Formats: sequence, C-alpha cells, structure tokens
Amino acid sequence: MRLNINPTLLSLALCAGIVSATRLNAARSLEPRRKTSLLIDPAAQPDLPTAKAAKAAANAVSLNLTDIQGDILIGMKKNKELFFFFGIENATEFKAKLKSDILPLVTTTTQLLNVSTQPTTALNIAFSQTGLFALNITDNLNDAPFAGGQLADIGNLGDPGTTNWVPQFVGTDIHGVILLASDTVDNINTELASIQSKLGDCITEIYSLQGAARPGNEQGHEHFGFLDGISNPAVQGFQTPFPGQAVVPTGEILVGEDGDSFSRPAWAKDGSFLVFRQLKQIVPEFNKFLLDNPIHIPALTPEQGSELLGARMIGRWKSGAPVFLAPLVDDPVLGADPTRNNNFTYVLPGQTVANTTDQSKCPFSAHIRKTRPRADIGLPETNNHHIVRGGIPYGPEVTAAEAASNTTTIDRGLAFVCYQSSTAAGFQFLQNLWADNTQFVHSGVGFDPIIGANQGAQRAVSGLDPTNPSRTITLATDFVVSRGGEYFFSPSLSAIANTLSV
Ligand code: N7H
Repeated sequence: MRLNINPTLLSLALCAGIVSATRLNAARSLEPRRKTSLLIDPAAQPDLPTAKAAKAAANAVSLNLTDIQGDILIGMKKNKELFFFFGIENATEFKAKLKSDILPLVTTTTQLLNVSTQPTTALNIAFSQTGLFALNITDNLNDAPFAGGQLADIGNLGDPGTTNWVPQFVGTDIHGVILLASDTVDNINTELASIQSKLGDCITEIYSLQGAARPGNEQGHEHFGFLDGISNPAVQGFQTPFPGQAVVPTGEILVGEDGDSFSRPAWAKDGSFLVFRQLKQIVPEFNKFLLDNPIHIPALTPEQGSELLGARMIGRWKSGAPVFLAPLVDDPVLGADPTRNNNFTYVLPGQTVANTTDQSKCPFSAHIRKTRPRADIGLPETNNHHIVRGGIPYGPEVTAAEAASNTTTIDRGLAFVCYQSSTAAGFQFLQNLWADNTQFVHSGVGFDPIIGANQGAQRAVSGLDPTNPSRTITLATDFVVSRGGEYFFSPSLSAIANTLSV
C-alpha cells in the first residue's frame, strides 16, 4: 500500500497551489514505515547526515531538501537500482500523469535520510534536452553538453565512435530516465509495473539497465574489486565534511544555488545535471594484466606486486585505503575508517606543497589523483570540478569460465551516474581535460589507466612503477569500455509540479 490520498485530488491541489511542499511531505509520511534501510552503508563510506543534522545545515543556507530529488546528494549507497529510459509519446497525457501519478512518488532528499520515511522503492526522474523539448519546455538551461546530448559530445569523451555503444543510446530518442531504487529487485519490479500501468501508452520503454550492489563482502566494491564511493564532496547545506573531503558550495552541484555562476530559468533552481554512462569493465582481462605485470620489490611476493600495480592504477587499495597513506601493502583498518581514508592532499610529509616529481606514494596518473588532484593544483581546493558520484555496479559476478579463460563474455561494469550544476565543468571536464589529457597534471604523466580513453588506441601511462616512475607502461586495451549514455536534468519537485507538468 502506498500513499493513501487521491493522486488526482493531490495534483489538482498542487496545481491550484493549495498543497505546499510541506504538506506534500506530510502526506508522504503516511506511507508504511520501513524497518530496514533501502540503502547500503559500507563502513568505509562516510555516513549520510541524519535528517535532523541535514535540516540544520540546510536551514543555515536556506536550502530546501524536501524539494530536491533524493538521488542527487546521497552518493553510491544504492542496493538495487533500475534505470528505465523512456520516450514520450503523448506530451499532454504524460504531463497530466507526471503530475497526478509520478510526482507523488518522487523521493526527496529528506525522505531518504531516515529509514522510517523511506518508501519501499525510491523513485527519481530526469529529462534529456529532447525530453524537455517534447514537453514544450524551450528555456535555455545554459549547459552546452546537456543541450547537445551525449552522442554529440562523443568527440570530447575519447570513445572510439559508437561501435561499443548500446544501440538505444545512439541518437536523441531518449527523453527521460526513471531511477527506481530499493533493497530488492522484486520491489523495483512491482513499482515499475505499477507506474507503467499508470503511464500506459504515453511513454515507451527505450532501454533499461538493472544495477545491483555486489554480493557479500564485495558490497560497495565495484567489479574490479575496489571499494567505491569513499570520496564524494561534502555539499554545503547538506553534510559536515569528514577529514579530507572536499567542501563545495551548494551551487557546484545544485543549479541556481550559491556558487552556480550560470544564468538559468528560475524553475531550474535546485535541479542538477545527471550524467549517465554505461561503463563496461573487462574484469578477467584486468586481473590477467595485473598478474602478468607485478611490480618487483624484494619485500613483496609476485601476488603482492600485482596487487600493488592495481592499487597504484586506482590510487586506493581494494579496501579503500589510499596508496598515498599506505604505499606498499593494503591497510584494511585504514581503508574502513572514514575519518582517515580520505585525509590526505598528496603533500609529502615535511613539505608544504605537492611535490611535482615524487610519485613514490601515488602516481600522478592514478585514477583518483587524475579526477581529484587535491594539492597538485593548489589548496584550498576551490576549483569547480567536483561531482557527486551516484552510480552502481551492473551485471553478474565473473563466472568460473570467464576467470579461467581470462576473457569477458558477459557485460558487467558500472552504471556510472554523477551530478553537477555544470556538465562542462564536472563530468566532461574530468573525462576530457584530466583523465584523457596525457599532460595532466604534469607533462608525460599519460592517461588515467582506469577511465582514460584514447578512441580505442593504446594508452601510455607513467608513474605506475615506484621503482622506476619514469617507466611508461603501455595499456593495449581499455579495461573500461564506454557503452554510451545520455545527459539529463534532474529537476526539483516544485519544477515538476509547476513547470514540467503544466
Ligand atoms: Fe572513479 N575504480 O574502481 O577504479 N573511482 N571509476 N570515475 N572516481 C574512484 O574515492 C572507477 C569514473 C571519480 O575524490 C574510486 O570514492 C571505475 C568516471 C572521482 O579522491 C574507484 C569507473 C569518473 C573519484 C573508482 C570509474 C570518475 C573517483 C575510489 C568506471 C569521472 C573520487 C573510491 C567503470 C569522469 C576521487 C573513492 C577523489 C573514485 C573506480 C569511473 C571520477 C575505486 C571502475 C567516468 C572524482
């Protein structure tokens, strides 16, 4: 049983301005109470703030967390999540149903922060540029990558054309995506069937992708085996930072808030640009590469040498411990401690700025150093290139046959999602100007060995071998293969009520 109020009356009331966001949220609280969270909470990932703490932080900067879709600020804590990509067939009908049937189900940030206010299945919705046009919303959101769509941006992303893209992403037919998150796939399927029967023919399903946290002890780890979601920025007005977390102005993630310097239509306030990428990971091949290329250090076994190579490619060990703080072997206690596992800047002990040549503790090319260079580009970290990552793994575990043959035969990887107030300053910048830029952060550094892309050609990476940092290792294959995606805008609840559905 869901919300026990008549959705048609609710939509009429919203339309007439009778039901405020506060009353809508009061109505939501009538939903049956959950006893266990729909989110996962690995020890190493920073906890979400309590609803009370978030409210106090939000009040201090006049931020309304009950008007902001829940997925934007919570990070990579989903257990099961379905991405349902759709096209709008009948805009008039869709608008009516968006207001009457979908809006009451859209989960807010506040709702997700307390188990007792979480719905059985959380729902968020976001629209592509062509989706906004289909709804006759022609305002300029002032975000060029979003306006052009991801396919048109392919030249900036290093993809080797669309050969590996999911065919449904090739084009601009996808008008929107519905994100459904819960602790079970059954819950998600039930919710999907319910909304599909409500929306009927006014939308068509174009594509969907089911994501799931990995099982058992791998929960929170991506498919290469590394704990993910440790370092997301602390957004002002939402949470207090853990040591080493970047603190970003609200407007770096949310449109129209302090720190967002672009001119936007008023209704876009408190929305965020959602980048979706289906990133396939070829795990057996990655493992074989590590096994074949152990770093030779007398104190380490060949297995440890292989683990060290993998850790230096990412910048963290599988446990989440940063190689900058644990340069030779994994330190799972450090990895699991959110008060310490992000507390570094790449400034060496005894020095005051990041050393421009020393890679003994962490390569300049390491994935986490390329995508957040911390002191390498100066402290305090006031650049505007932060994103909130909110993705989830997809696809099954590696099978015995795949492991034995060192060959991927089943598609698995990361359903990559990130939020920012500017796609150009966020995702596009990180991919294009940092990960794929062989001269960043210093000349000769090479590609980010995880996500750096060279249009399918081999990639040179330096710094991985601490015994000879100038040695270049050539990666003949991409371990992360882009299967494409789309750029979306995730609007506030009031924008859905007052602009997108009228
Ligand atoms: Fe990355 N991985 O397993 O190797 N990422 N990432 N990422 N990533 C991070 O610190 C991974 C991708 C960032 O603040 C960790 O939370 C994989 C894209 C940023 O210090 C791990 C894929 C982009 C950070 C991975 C992938 C980024 C980060 C360490 C694709 C942006 C935080 C856990 C399949 C364009 C850096 C953590 C910081 C961390 C992995 C994609 C960006 C383990 C497998 C496309 C900003």
